[in-house]
Amino acid sequence: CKTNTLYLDMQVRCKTNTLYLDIHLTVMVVPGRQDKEEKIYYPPEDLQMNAHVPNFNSYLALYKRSIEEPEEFWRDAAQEFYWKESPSGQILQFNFDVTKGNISMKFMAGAKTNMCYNVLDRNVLDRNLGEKVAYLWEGNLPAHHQTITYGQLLKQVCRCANALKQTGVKKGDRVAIYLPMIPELVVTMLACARIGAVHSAVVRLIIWPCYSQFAGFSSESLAERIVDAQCSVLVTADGVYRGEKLINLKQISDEALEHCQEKGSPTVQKCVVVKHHALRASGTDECNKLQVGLNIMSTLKIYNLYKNVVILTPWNAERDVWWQDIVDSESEQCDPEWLDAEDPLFILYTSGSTGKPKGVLHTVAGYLLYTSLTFKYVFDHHHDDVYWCTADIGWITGHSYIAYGPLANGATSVLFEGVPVYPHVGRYWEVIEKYGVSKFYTAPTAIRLLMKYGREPVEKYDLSSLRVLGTVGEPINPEAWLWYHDAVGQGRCPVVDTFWQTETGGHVLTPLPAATPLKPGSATLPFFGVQPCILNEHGEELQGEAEGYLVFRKPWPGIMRGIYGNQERFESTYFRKFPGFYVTGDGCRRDKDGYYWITGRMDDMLNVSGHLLSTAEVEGALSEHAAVAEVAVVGRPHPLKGECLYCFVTLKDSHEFTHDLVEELKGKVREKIGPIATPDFIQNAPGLPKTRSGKIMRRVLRQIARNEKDLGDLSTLADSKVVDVLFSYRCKTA
Ligand code: 6R9
Repeated sequence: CKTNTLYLDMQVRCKTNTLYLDIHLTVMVVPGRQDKEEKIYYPPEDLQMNAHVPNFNSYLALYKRSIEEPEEFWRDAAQEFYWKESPSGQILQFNFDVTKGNISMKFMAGAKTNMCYNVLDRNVLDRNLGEKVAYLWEGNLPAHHQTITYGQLLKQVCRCANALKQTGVKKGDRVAIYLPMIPELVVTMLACARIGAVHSAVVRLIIWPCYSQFAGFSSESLAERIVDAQCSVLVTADGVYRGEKLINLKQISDEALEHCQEKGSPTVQKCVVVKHHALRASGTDECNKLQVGLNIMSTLKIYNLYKNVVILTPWNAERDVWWQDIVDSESEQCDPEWLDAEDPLFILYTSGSTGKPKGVLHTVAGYLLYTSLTFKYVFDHHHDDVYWCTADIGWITGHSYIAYGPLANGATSVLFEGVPVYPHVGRYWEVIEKYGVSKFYTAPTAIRLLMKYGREPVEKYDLSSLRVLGTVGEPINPEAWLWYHDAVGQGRCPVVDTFWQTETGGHVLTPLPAATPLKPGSATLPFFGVQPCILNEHGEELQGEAEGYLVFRKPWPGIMRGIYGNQERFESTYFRKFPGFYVTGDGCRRDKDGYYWITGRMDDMLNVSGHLLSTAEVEGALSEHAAVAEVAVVGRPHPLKGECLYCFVTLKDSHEFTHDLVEELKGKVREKIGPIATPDFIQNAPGLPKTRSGKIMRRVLRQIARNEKDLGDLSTLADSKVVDVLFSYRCKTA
């Protein structure tokens, strides 16, 4: 028809003897150009000319093949990589149905390979990319920068791998990483991958410069993760500047290791400390000389000096070693450990609705294949690109799309240590101009922050190198999407809104920039091999236009393989609610064109500036305060963060609700979880709305937090007077 193209795909199965006929009909409607309701943005023609997936038909054809012939599709994709023993036999084996046995998924099990070899040696040896820049490191200050080629990275990784082996790390051991955005972070991850150790990176940077601490996680959170994964080594740094704030990372690490002792789990034998702040970041010769002098003066304490500020780094001579002392002297050769495709690669923690973080486990080959392929197609990567993902590596976005995906493609990436508004609010745009960035990937929360400063700081810089823009982490509101598209992308760069999770390993719903017509606010359509479904509360699959639970029917190579050490929690969190499906925890709407729109979490998780937080975890932290009798935390919309925390606190008798108490409670959350979880609102709640069976009615609390007066059906409420009281105590400002 005129406005819409209709693609029909019929599959007919006929059994002549039984007179039994099966017809499957797939209908895909491409949004038409004359759609009145919403503006659709079509791929720019110049991008299409040279693209890997140059139009919508090619996307459909590839998608169709990935679903109908997954074995062949993934076997072909695997050809690009180096296999010590090639994938043979069945590529995909899985069970998604709890009623039929243990949940499991395996890709290419039995094949042998090594992640590090594939992302480094293969590029240097087979693809002749030794001289190509892998990372353009840009420090907190514009004057601090460094380039690292693939050849240099390989040598440094081998040195680090040898040093880790010297400290006793073996295949399968877990290594905790608490490092800022510096080359050593990637080096440590790859070194672990090279020797078959499992890395667990813990740092998650906060984009907001207003937070006075460096990491999204506190020393207690770091300890909790070290204990859960039973890490034997911790790799950290002396300190780092984020904006104007100096953060003593070593001190946070020391506190964490003390907590590990207190928890009766002193597994960390060695703490490797990168001398970053003292050597690279602060770096004047004079300062370094003084540094050396001070080191000699005291063997127990190390001093760092920056801008005449001396920070004291406590030192445990038996446990602590400087990175430079153990890595620099090692050999540049280190044979990779050949691993099974399904051996673990890393653990990454994400919030869980019970409050305890979950160690999401990813394995070698499937993750390599999936991050590599999504990176290539979603950013339409070409060899002359300069790519920049502003996320931090301690987030899955950094693992997949700063480390593994780009490296597997031999890409040149910017690695940025700083914050978006330091030393000035145009820093991102300045960096794009400085390096000629062509593909740029950031979070809606950063876009909303920068939007506040208007177009002027953007227009000061030459952004003509940009070709594709991406977002990740939370739903992007159309206003922010349009600003990104128009002010940053100057109207000529497609915005790929990529929906995915720590658990999915890579993008699962996403546009392809030269192929998919875009609708602002929609993550559009599934990536290859991904089969989304929408279910209602009863687990019934909804067809056509629908809204409900977003689930996936089959695994793709990058999906998590488990929660570290907890199969039961893995199955109950993701597979028990709707047997036969992987449950994302997100709500979703499918529109008339088959486009997917994420509507937000359906569980007790909140998304603050793209960070998932569990209400139970925040409630746990607040309840530890002596004055607190009961507490309930809900989300409230926030213009910049997307969502923020609104806490209802019932005090024990004899305690008074004061400003100081509110500050103490906020401090408690910061200390237990980290600054990212700091509540914006803490309200006095003499009572909480409960059902007769004693369940807190969170829906009502959410409405009170939002000042929505029409509360709907309150018949299950045990005491309706509570609601009026809560309204009268509502916090109006943060
Ligand atoms: C990569 C990442 C996952 C949760 C996810 C969803 C939200 C991520 C989104 C998005 C709407 C997008 N989310 N991308 N919501 N549109 N493009 O963010 O991983 O930290 O595990 O968070 O983030 O709620 O379930 P993770």
